[in-house]
Amino acid sequence: MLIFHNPVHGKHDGRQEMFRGRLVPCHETPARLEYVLDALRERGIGTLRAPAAPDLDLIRRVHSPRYVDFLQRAWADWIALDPANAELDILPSVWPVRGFRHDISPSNFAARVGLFSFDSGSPLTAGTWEAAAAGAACAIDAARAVSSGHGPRTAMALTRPPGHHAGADFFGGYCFLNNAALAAQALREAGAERVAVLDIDYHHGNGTQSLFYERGDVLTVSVHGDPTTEYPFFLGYADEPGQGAGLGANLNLPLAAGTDFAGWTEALEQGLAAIGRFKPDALVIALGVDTYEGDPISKFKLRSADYLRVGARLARLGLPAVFTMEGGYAVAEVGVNVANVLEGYAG
Ligand code: OKS
Ligand code: ZN
Repeated sequence: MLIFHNPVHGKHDGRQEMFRGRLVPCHETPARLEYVLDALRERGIGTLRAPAAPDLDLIRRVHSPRYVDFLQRAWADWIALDPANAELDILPSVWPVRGFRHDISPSNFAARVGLFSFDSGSPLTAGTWEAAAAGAACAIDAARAVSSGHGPRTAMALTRPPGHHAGADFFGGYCFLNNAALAAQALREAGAERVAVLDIDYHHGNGTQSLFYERGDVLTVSVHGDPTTEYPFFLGYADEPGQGAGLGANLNLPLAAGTDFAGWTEALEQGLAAIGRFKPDALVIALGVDTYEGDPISKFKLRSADYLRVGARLARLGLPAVFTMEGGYAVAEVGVNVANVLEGYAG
């Protein structure tokens, strides 16, 4: 397995996120990825590669060009407001909800941050664009590597910040560019006629779902904590089948908080059956290990050894596959759990 790792992921290093009226330390830290890299090196799993420069044109075919421009320039605009802002991160404070206009682009910086985001838990920092763009490059390169016909059948984009909450023109849930969606689009453009995205992070991949909701060429399947009680709350319910050409090409499998591996596996099998019926040419796996029993912000009960079985089960699909790295915040165990999925996958 080829593993494209993001050498500049550490440039995205948020100071604080908003939680219950307080600013608290970010869960999504650089250490998460370092634990994964350490575990892979220690166990000799995969071949590590750095990505090439990001394909900005492909990024602009998945995300709206005005959102990409915003991300690229946000830090400079923030500093232009006040040089002292260099010591602070950007967090949104105002959003256009129901009844507000969505067809305008205010020039006010705070308004623009709100226009392009959906929560106050995802600080945009000095290095966010650079880190996210290099992560996007990992996803695109991984997709192209498994598309070449003579290369590896499996590759991973080992990166942070994660991506599955980011939509065409918004960030949130610690995500800025949607790596799984970029991989799916890159697979399509490299010749796969149908691509399935399987999201097994604890949280619903709302960004990925929304990006492909009206497309029939990309099936999106997500197994996740029931959004009635779990983030992102406003999408990810069972009655979201897709729309237009995409009708029937989205499947949400929400599970109650507290679900253990047996219950989770039943949902996974339903998702895999749907993927089998779709007959994809390639697969993207949005891999979060926040389904782990020790995760500090999630409520499923998977154990470290279970991830070996998850990997082995996914490998049985026999498809060219790209893994992207999503959530997982039990920092020290993130490495073991991701390495277990990949080891189980390799067989
Ligand atoms: C709000 C909690 C925000 C949860 C973000 C979830 C990030 C994640 N304080 N997505 O997969 O892991
Ligand atoms: Zn998650």
